[in-house]
Amino acid sequence: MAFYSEERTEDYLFKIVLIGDSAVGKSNLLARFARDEFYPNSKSTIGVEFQTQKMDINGKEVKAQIWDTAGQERFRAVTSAYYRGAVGALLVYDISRRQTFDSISRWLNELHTHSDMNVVTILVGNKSDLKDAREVSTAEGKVLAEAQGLFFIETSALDSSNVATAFQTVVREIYNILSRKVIQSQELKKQDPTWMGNGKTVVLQGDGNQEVDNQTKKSWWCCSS
Ligand SMILES: Nc1nc2c(ncn2[C@@H]2O[C@H](COP(=O)(O)OP(=O)(O)OP(=O)(O)O)[C@@H](O)[C@H]2O)c(=O)[nH]1
Ligand SMILES: [Mg+2]
Repeated sequence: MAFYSEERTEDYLFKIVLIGDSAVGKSNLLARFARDEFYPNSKSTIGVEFQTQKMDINGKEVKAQIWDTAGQERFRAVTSAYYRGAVGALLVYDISRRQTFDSISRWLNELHTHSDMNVVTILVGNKSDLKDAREVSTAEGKVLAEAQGLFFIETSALDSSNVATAFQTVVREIYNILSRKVIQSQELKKQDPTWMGNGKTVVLQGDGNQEVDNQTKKSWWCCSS
């Protein structure tokens, strides 16, 4: 597409957050996706970690900066900083522990309190390999996702199933939204060349209060004309 021709692909960096109760497998989903590793006895995450992963979306290279924190309140770092600038979220529960599914509405509330309502979110039922221990049916997951307007997928960090698809679904949707915004801004500029000053900015999500770091900023500001 023409509007990317002068851009370096590294300019597309999307912050994605992993959230959900402790031990649902957030860190292992990230380890599987980013490094193709799995830890059978992993410890609870303390504070915040993130990994940047290059991805191919519609033939374009974009980077997903994926943030992981503890599900347990006492190990979590400052919540607002964790969510700041996020444009995507994986909301994870464990299909073998109903309690973690019951917590989803609380996590959604927290996500919406600390970030924009339009954060692209996928509900992830992890540990699909634990077939005999299943407590939450696939249908229940789908119904909740539909009711809340979320994407839905079941994954297994243990056997790798659907892990890449879960992350790709979120990043692809963010990319599509961004592309549509860019096209809209170009249309507006054609109609009114004075629109938005020199027409250099496109905001993916409105959150004027955000202080973004330089890296993240690149993902919000694109498309020099
Ligand atoms: N069977 C199975 N076990 C998994 C899967 N994913 C993670 N686990 C196990 O579940 C436990 C918790 O995984 P973590 O990735 O540490 O969970 P977490 O959500 O990061 O937990 P906190 O950091 O405490 O919030 C570990 O023993 C993992 O080996 C999975 O897909 N299948
Ligand atoms: Mg963890």
